[in-house]
Amino acid sequence: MRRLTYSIPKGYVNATQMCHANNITGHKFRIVIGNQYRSGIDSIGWHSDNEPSMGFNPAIASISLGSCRKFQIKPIGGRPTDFWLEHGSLLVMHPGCQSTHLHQVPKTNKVVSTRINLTFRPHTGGGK
Ligand SMILES: O=C(O)CCC(=O)C(=O)O
Ligand SMILES: [Mn+2]
Repeated sequence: MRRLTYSIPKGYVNATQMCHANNITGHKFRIVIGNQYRSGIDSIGWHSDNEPSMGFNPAIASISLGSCRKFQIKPIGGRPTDFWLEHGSLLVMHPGCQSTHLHQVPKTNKVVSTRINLTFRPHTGGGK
């Protein structure tokens, strides 16, 4: 998986407005991270998004483009629930989710082509 991180340029709030992430979620996002899954071999394992730079209990909005992939989320020590993130879907992980749950996009043997995932996140650090 290839990962790129961009800050959302000042005056370019359209990046978030375009996907309606701010409007729909009511949360304020400062950065966007792009993940490219080139095929079913590309994946991301169980983790939570708990980087201190996002502050306490961040909300995270995730947009999927391209191939549909399975997204799994589970309470820590619990059983996973599966979601299928289709082209154009918006997934919101609300504040608190990262403290109690883990998530992943597993590998798949199915023939799938490229998927792009954009996650909009808060950021407490400097910048404009
Ligand atoms: O690709 C996805 O849907 C999830 C990506 C993710 O969890 C991450 O970048 O932290
Ligand atoms: Mn994540």
